[in-house]
Amino acid sequence: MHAGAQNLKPLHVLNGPNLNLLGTREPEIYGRETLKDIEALCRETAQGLGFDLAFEQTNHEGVLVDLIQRAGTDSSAFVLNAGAYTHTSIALHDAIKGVDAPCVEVHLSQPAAREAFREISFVARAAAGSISGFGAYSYVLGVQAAARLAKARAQQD
Ligand code: CA2
Repeated sequence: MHAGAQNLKPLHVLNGPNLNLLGTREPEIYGRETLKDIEALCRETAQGLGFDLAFEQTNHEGVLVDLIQRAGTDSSAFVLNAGAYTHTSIALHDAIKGVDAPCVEVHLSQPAAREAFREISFVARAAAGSISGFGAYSYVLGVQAAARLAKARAQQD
């Protein structure tokens, strides 16, 4: 295990609506990797940094709120791709604000360079930081950022 990660809670990676369809359509926007491929990438990245990882997907906004609340108690930091709820959900914003664990927002695509309705992110307003536009590699960067935040917090305690 790597120095600094011992005894830290796992990292959580949470995925919102339609991300279970990855790899089936719109590869020019979202890449060819399936969500299973992305889960494997996240596990490999977390393991290399000395963390266990929980990986979840739901199509339901309220379930995503529950998962964020659970990440607040059971993770040391979490990565969130809220899918289209990113641009609509004050409930997700409030859930992220309501937990102590830091949130790293990730997106496969670069929403700011797409339709105007993707310009607002309610998640970004509550997250510690955001990573977008690197396809599946956004998740690798997201897990690295979450691990860094978790270790920095542990050093403060
Ligand atoms: O780029 C991202 O990661 C997004 O969070 C993906 C969301 C989109 O609404 C956000 O603006 C940006 C959409 C995920 C839907 O993924 C699909 C994949 C294959 C087929 C259909 C949908």
